[in-house]
Amino acid sequence: MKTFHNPHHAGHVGQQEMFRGRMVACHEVPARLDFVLAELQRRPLGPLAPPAVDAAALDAAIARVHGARYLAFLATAWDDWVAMDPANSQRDALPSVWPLANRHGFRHDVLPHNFAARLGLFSFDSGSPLTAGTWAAARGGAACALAAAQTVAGGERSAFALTRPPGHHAGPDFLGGYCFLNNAAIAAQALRDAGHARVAVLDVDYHHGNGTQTIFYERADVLTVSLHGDPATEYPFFLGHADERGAGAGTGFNLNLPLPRGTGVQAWRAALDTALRAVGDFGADALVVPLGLDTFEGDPISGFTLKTSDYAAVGAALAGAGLPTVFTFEGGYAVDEVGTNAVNLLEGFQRAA
Ligand code: OKP
Ligand code: ZN
Repeated sequence: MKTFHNPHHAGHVGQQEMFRGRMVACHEVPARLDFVLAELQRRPLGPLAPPAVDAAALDAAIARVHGARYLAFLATAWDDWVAMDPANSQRDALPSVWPLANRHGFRHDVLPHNFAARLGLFSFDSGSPLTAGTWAAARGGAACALAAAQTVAGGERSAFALTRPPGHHAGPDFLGGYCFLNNAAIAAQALRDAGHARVAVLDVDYHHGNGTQTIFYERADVLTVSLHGDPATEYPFFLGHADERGAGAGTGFNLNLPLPRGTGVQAWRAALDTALRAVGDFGADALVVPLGLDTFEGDPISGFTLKTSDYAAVGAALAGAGLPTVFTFEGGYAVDEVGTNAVNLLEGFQRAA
């Protein structure tokens, strides 16, 4: 399979994230991608290249998924942050005030002039530092997702968008969970726009893909399925429960399979089989897999216990869906093992495909 890697990823480098009252080192670091790239060079699955997509086509593909007001915010966020105070050029932008939801009486329709307020309006946590290179990195990642979708729409069995920051927590008009642009959603929408009638998204990251769910929640043409740590105890906490089945025309087209912290490979694989049955019943003609490797037993922020030796069979099971498949790189914070685990899964897919 072709891999599109993001040459701008290392420009997005947070210093610290807020965690339980103190600032801690970021988990979502450039080395994550470098280790996957190095492993792909050791065990090639196909051509490795940066994405070559038309800039106007890229902007259009991003705008199919994200709102104009949010995108305008992101494009100038760093400059606006530094304009608040020149000393900010040495600091990450992190939000510290939020309007919560409309039901709390706060207004979302009026765009604040104050950048710190705008950052709160468009975010849902204080763990996602926005840095000087964030916009270029996020846009480069969307280009990887679009290129991967175009490759698969062009007839190839699979493609891999190897990028960071990740994307599956980013919604139509919000960032959070280390995510700014939803690469998996951009790929799924690009597949729809290229003529695939029914696209399924099967999210295997440890954390619920709340952004992707929200983007497609009222649509019947994109099925979203996610297996993840139960939000009763796990991030992102406020979405990802089993009773969220879609709304309006999209009723029945979202499936959440929350699993308790501590879940091992056997129960996780059973949930994957359930997810794959849903994809089959839906009659998908293309698949997007937000590929998080934070289900690994050694992951520092997650709670499942999959082993390095389990991932090849996961890839083979995904290949069993028999669908043209785009993978987008999401979580996985055990930096030394993330490359091996990712390539084990992708190689397992490729061998079985
Ligand atoms: C992003 B992806 C850790 C707190 C959790 C957010 C986790 C985002 C995970 N200090 N912070 O789904 O892997
Ligand atoms: Zn995750």
